[in-house]
Amino acid sequence: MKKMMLVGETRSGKSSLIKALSDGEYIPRRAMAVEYYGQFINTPGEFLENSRFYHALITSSADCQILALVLDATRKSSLFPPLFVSMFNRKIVGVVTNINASTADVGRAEQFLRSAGAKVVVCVCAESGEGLDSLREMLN
Ligand SMILES: Nc1nc2c(ncn2[C@@H]2O[C@H](COP(=O)(O)OP(=O)(O)OP(=O)(O)O)[C@@H](O)[C@H]2O)c(=O)[nH]1
Ligand SMILES: [Mg+2]
Repeated sequence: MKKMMLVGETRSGKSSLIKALSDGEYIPRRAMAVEYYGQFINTPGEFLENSRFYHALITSSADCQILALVLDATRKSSLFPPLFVSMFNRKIVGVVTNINASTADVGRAEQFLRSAGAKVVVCVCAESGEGLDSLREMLN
């Protein structure tokens, strides 16, 4: 069983993803601090949005094997800087969430994650469960 830390903007779908992957048992809260739940480490969106918190992300990533960069497919911009992943010496997976929304542009989101340095990108919908199996495989 591997541990996964999730990093992404506010409302990018980190908590929904943990809830879906933990069979609905996780109760999402607006966490203002790093939160540990089973195999998951949830981080506040603010930690990505304000680079003065990057050190907290780097420190917390020591506790995980997989770092997930979470991006909502409907977002027209991304706060992941180019080669963001170079700060972390962890296995990286890019996760595009909310792929079933009417304004989703999965290709655009994937491009943002690739420019951040993610070599593997998976596309998921936390509501329908689409795409979650590939993440489950990584966690096992
Ligand atoms: N339809 C759909 N809605 C989603 C999906 N993922 C997240 N949402 C919705 O997007 C909103 C934000 O999701 P959260 O999981 O709370 O986002 P978060 O990244 O944990 O946000 P913070 O904790 O504020 O940083 C919620 O209203 C979710 O229901 C998805 O895959 N599909
Ligand atoms: Mg959350």
